[in-house]
Amino acid sequence: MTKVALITGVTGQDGAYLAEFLLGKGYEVHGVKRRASLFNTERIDHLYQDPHVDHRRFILHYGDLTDSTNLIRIVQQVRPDEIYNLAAQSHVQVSFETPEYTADADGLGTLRLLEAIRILGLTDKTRFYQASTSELFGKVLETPQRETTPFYPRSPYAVAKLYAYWITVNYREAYGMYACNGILFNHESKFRGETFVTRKITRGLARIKAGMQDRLHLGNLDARRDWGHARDYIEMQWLMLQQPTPDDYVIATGIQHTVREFVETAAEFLDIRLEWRGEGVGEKGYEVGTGRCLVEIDPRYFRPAEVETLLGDPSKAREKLGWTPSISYRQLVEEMVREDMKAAERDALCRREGYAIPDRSEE
Ligand code: NDP
Ligand code: GDR
Repeated sequence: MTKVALITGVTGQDGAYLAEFLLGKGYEVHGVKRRASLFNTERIDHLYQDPHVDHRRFILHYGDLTDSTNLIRIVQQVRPDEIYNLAAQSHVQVSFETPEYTADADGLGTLRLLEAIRILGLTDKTRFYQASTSELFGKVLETPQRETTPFYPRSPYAVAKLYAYWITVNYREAYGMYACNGILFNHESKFRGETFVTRKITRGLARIKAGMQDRLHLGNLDARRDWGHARDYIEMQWLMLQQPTPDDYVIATGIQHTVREFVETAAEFLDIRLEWRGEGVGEKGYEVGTGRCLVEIDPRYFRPAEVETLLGDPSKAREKLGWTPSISYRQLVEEMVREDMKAAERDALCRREGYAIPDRSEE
């Protein structure tokens, strides 16, 4: 029997990788996408199947986590074996600007999906994956962070995800549902949104190298993160739903770098050597040899409450799921730089040929 999966957030970074992975495993994959005024399926266009042909295995539905009528209808229609709830307003800084919406989509949205499973009598059939996050640890109370480390969320995003975490545990305990939390640490790729710090750095430095941009503005260079590759992490999401019993797992590499180090590694792959001068908000990164200022600290990118350091302990996932990440930090940065350099060179060529390339260097 072909297994059927439903992915919310299928147009996002993880959704795109997971859809491709599950299709490769023979699944019929359904995805929920939001209505937008422009096409928003760039990350999954390579998987697209014409809705007019029979026997499609990749099917998209319009939907939104803030609308339970629509979620119930989709779950009823698809009757999935597995639901991966990846949809979220996932930007921590933006959650300070849209806290109520973030709580609605990221917190209550999870409840709406769990209730849809229950209302439709699918509690014994449908397995549920919740995209939980290392942001739950926020102001860390133990290092490295593991499944038993107490939570201390530091943003409206993290507080909303805390609700989603516990409602998932609650439905597992109350109704015997197969429901899991993957507590994933930061994971990146060429599909990463342009306003997350890693992509902002690889894209910004590549555009500087291609002459498309002068300078990169960043916030807290001292923040420390445990960065892995999204392709490794989505395999874990699937593995969690294939076990005899449901459980919650930390997924991380166990290695930490600062934002400053990420800038330096990306610069190294572009053959740029940086020298830092100053400290904190005044700090700037100059290119050795030319003396050009390439990186500048801008207070607008500092958060009202910062998560200074995150480092995960993935021992449980390694022991119980047999998982170890296969892509190293340096391979990750190299791949992101390479892809962004290709895009920057293409834009530079178009601009030289007289095409108007918008100057959307950063947000
Ligand atoms: P992205 O921001 O790339 O993707 C988020 C997805 O959710 C997009 O498809 C987006 O649609 C969709 N979405 C947003 N709001 C709604 C809504 N109200 N209704 C329906 N869909 C919505 O995130 P990632 O792929 O990086 O992350 C996937 C999940 O994992 C998220 O829940 C995130 O919070 C969580 N997470 C991510 C980590 C990471 O490092 N990447 C680490 C830990 C957890 P659209 O394309 O239209 O914007
Ligand atoms: P994060 O990722 O908040 O960890 O959430 P992000 O890349 O946005 O920030 C990481 C760290 O870098 C610092 N920083 C900057 N961040 C951004 N975005 N832009 C900047 O210019 C900048 N300068 C410094 C931040 O202050 C922060 O400390 C991501 C998201 O994917 C969440 O959805 C997910 O849950 C967590 O990772 C795990």
